[in-house]
Amino acid sequence: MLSSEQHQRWERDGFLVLEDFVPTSRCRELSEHVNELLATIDPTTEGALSIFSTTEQSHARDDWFLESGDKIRWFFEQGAFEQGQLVRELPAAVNKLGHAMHDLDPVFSAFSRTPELAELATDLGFVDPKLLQSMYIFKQPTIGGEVICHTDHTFLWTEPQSVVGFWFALEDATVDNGCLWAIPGGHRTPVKRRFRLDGQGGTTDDFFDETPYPEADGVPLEVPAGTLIALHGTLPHWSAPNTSTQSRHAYTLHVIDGRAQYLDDNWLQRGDDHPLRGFVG
Ligand SMILES: O=C(O)CCC(=O)C(=O)O
Repeated sequence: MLSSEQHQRWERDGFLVLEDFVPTSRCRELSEHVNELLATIDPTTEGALSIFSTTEQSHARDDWFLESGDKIRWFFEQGAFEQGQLVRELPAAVNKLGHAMHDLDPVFSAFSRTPELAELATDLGFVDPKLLQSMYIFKQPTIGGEVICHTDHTFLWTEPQSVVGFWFALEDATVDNGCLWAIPGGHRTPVKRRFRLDGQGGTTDDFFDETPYPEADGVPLEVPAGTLIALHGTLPHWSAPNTSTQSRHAYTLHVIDGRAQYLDDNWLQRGDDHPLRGFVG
């Protein structure tokens, strides 16, 4: 699927932008399906008022988050609350859905398991690809929170490193509505942090290097709806807050190689009744 020039760019930059990977009609179908899912959700469910914030990391203490690896759960924007009260309806308040939509929801499973994506994964070097994590990210108008600079290996650690992120723009992503940013070539920098379970019901960070990534070297990845951005697991990337009145919906799927060891103190764990599956079967 990939040309030798695209392979070279992947090796050099640690990311690849593939415009028109998905027809925009499929993007719209996925968004419509999410609206149907949201209509079935009761946000007052016990334990469910979990805010996803990469600056505060409050979610990292919530069982609602820590037990979501084999479920479909919703997480809120910080800006959807005033004095501790949820002040927006769910469709305008939700930060993301996660983290096993690709296995539990037939529409997301079909979107995630296309022959084109399987071929791309093989082209990027996967021998035994396993679909680990999925998220539907809303990046709500005016309150869509920042996702701070990170690498995906930090959160989804395998030995050896194997995770790749497949990030689908379901709407146009611009600097104004919080597109992704990445540091070209930054995947060659050793990963500075590992986020993991602390063995006491919470999470902790191991810092191998406390110096920040050089975000000034980052480039904005402004892309139209239907674009797929593949992100190497050690590539520093982030997204700024959405200060515009346009949402920026995206679907992201993280794939690891079944030949690598997935560590049992990674935050995302799945029950024995939810074994990891590949692109087929
Ligand atoms: O969509 C975003 O704003 C961030 C997504 C991201 O960092 C990821 O999928 O790893």
